Amino acid sequence: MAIVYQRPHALLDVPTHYCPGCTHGVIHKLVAEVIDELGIEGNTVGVVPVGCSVMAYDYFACDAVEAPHGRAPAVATGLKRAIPTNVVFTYQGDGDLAAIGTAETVHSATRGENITVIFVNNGIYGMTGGQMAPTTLPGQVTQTTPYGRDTDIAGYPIRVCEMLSTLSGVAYAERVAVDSVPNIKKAKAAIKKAFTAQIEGKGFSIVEVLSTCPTNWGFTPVEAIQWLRDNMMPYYPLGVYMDRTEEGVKHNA
Ligand SMILES: Cc1ncc(C[n+]2csc(CCOP(=O)(O)OP(=O)(O)O)c2C)c(N)n1
Ligand code: SF4
Repeated sequence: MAIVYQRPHALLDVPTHYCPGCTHGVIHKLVAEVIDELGIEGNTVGVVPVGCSVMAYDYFACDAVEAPHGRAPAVATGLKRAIPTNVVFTYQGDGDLAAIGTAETVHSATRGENITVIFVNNGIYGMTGGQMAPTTLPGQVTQTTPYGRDTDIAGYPIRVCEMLSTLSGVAYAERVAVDSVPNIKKAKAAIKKAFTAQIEGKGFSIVEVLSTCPTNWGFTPVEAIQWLRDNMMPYYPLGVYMDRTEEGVKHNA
């Protein structure tokens, strides 16, 4: 019988530790499918964060390096500059990327580092039990905002793609979601475009993926998908925020 669908080779056949219904797993699958389709497993290095995806190095078949919380783009910068023929990507949550790692994110982007960032925005600190993140929505209840995020005290959520799109080093920035089959297909296309931009030496690329955390949001997986649509998508509109991939080579050609 012909095989019409199977686990991507770049995603190891091992159980993951993610909660039931967490969309980290979907995003892992998309990254692995893109690595397979581009034929780059042998020269790809992932940089994994501190957060729920801390053990992603055990799930991808490519090489991987563990970075301290928030430092993934700095580690990726070193890896890419040392061996520019490698394809280097980071995989980071919103606490990792947009709180403690803000400096590394902004400066690697403005330097035009030729790396790819997969940014998983679930609006909360998942691994540590559900505290407010920089991306937590106004009014959103978390462990540290039991009455909802009060913008008078905690300010407003950061829109990372919009912010980074102002920087000249950014070749490609797109926000996607993994809430439905059509959107999952678009997410995969965006991830492939980001990796391709790096292979072509275009500079910094980032794909922000709106993702669920049913456990800390306090919903079933199905309710969490609907909450993402009703609450995250209006504040974080999907779309391409920067695309300079048709322009000349910017860095590390
Ligand atoms: C330097 C440092 N500060 C804080 C922590 C604690 N810590 C571990 S994971 C995490 C937040 C993870 O949230 P996020 O990056 O959004 O990823 P998620 O778990 O939601 O996927 C924090 C604050 C740490 N491990 N190291
Ligand atoms: S705590 Fe949230 S983000 Fe972490 S694995 Fe569970 S559902 Fe996913």
